[in-house]
Amino acid sequence: MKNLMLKKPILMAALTLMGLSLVTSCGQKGASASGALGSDAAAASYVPPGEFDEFYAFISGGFSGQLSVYGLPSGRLFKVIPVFSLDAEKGYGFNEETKPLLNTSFGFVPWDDAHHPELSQTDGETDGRWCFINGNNTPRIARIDLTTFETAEIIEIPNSGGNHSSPFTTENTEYVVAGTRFGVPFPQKDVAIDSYAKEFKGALTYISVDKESGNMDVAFQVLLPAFNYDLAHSGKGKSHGWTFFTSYNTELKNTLLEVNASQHDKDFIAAVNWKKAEEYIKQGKFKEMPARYADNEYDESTHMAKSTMKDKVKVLIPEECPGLVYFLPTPKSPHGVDVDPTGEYIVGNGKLSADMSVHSFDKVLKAIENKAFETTIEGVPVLKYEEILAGVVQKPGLGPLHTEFDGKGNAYTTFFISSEVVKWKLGTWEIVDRAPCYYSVGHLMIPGGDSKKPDGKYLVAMNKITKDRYLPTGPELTQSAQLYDISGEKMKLILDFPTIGEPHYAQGIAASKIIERSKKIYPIEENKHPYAALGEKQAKVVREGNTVHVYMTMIRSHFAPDNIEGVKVGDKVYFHVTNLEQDWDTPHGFSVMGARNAELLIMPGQTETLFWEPDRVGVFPFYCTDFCSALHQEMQGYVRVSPANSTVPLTWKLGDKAPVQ
Ligand code: RUQ
Ligand code: CUA
Repeated sequence: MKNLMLKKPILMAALTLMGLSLVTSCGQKGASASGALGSDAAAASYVPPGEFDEFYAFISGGFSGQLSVYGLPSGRLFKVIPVFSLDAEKGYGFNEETKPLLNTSFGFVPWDDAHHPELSQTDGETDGRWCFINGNNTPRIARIDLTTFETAEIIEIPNSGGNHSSPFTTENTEYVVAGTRFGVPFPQKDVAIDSYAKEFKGALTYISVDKESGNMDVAFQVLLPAFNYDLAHSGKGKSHGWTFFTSYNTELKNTLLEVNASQHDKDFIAAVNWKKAEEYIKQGKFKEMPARYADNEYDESTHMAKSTMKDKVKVLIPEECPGLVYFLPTPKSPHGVDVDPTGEYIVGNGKLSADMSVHSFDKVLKAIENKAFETTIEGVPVLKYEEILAGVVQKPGLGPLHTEFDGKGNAYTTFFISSEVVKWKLGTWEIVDRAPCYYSVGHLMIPGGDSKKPDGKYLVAMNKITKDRYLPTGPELTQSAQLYDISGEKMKLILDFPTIGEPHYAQGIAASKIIERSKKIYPIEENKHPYAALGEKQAKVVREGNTVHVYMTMIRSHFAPDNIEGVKVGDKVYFHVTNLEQDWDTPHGFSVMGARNAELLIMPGQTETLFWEPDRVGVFPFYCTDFCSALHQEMQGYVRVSPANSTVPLTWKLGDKAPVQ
């Protein structure tokens, strides 16, 4: 509900026009909604204590800005990976090392709205290397390294507003894409909002991904009319080399969109031939335009992120690049666009449409060859709807949003308004099953369900509203996911579990593809952090004017040094803390009294830095925040702060090895 800005009265009007009656999402409460699930359902999702789940699920945190990691089928939460938002638990965005990850052309932006996790693929199959996720509000894409489950890079997307149709990958992760949801002046300038249709544009951005390092870069942008590009998926198999972006607001309106952007019977799916784009780039047929955007990368050897500002982008203009983009008419205000595992069927989920149209990729190619064009818009041919249609799923439900596939010839579509998942057959378009959701389902996910090889065993529906499903928690209720067993003919609901923030999309992958590569420690000998102390002998405190660098180590169960004197009011103190442990699962934490900051949570072999500005004299304790051994409580120390004009010498010590100076 929060995501999809559909106002019910408008939808109701639209649907009445279509001769349909409205079943409200929360009026769905049927018999099975209230009762407990049968014990066979509980057994189906039960993973005994000490045993592993079969799949990882990466679920977007929506307005939490983060990415959470669950096990399937148990629904157990393993980790919340901080991506776009500060996370005090892990010190993310608070420590000096990760701050640069959140840098943008607008400065430090400590939050975003994260919608679509997308796993990297090789040959159209998930490969377990990276998970990408989009930042919607201040357009960005993040790359999470799945050996460490940490954010490794965040790149800003220039000339965009609302990076929603993102970051869907191509078959070999050649690119992840970013289509702008909001039209914006291109480049940004001071113009009347009413000049929307003329002055505003919609950019589709291709971000290249380095095969080895994963390093992202803006490869090129395609400049299109200022439709609202909503979602995307790339082709696979026969349609490899293409990406499909849905659009709404082909009316090019800039006010009261709930009415004004619902005028056309059909909007478009923009089909971009990115292989052709590569040719045009090679031939130099692009315009280089100024743009300001940040590319922030975390370096695992220095344990530190660096932000680089970039200032140019290559832009392709369809009028000058024939064959680059085609519009596929699609009823009506389509939200999701999904490509089946063979790459032949392109499913447009027209949220205001009574039926669901499926396009045929073969027919798209034929229509292009035969020039079966309805018209041309700003250099983009509009293909004839009848010529590209593969089939229509008749009256499947109300408000279709997203579709995934099981690899056995079936498609599963979510319906927001009628609050259900509907299973239908590719090719015959008949509906074979439907299952209610509690309530108002948005995305759905089948592990590998948008790849060439889905694991068609489970389906996760992600719901916007939970109402009466959980214990109440005041006005704000949890969002949730529901797990269905889809191994048989009929879908079976086997588990409800709450989610962190609003779940949008998710990705699932066999645990076996990730477990082996998962990192346990950072080898201390590879630590290239400029302020690391790689052993207690290297622990020291250095004054440079009024800046004080503390090179500190931690190991069960003490800090070195643990007594520091000679710090003065007004100093800028940096605690560079290195965890000397080399065992799995032995982090230590660090915090100091009065720090206007979060703790540090430091993994074995890692160095992190906490900034502290003491504002009063006294002796202040610091301690380890993570219960690390039987003597964890003893893992503590003091820093003495003297007046600004004090002559107390700078000293530090640990036990009898004092003073270490
Ligand atoms: S959206 S509930 Cu942000 Cu992907 Cu469709
Ligand atoms: Cu180290 Cu607790």
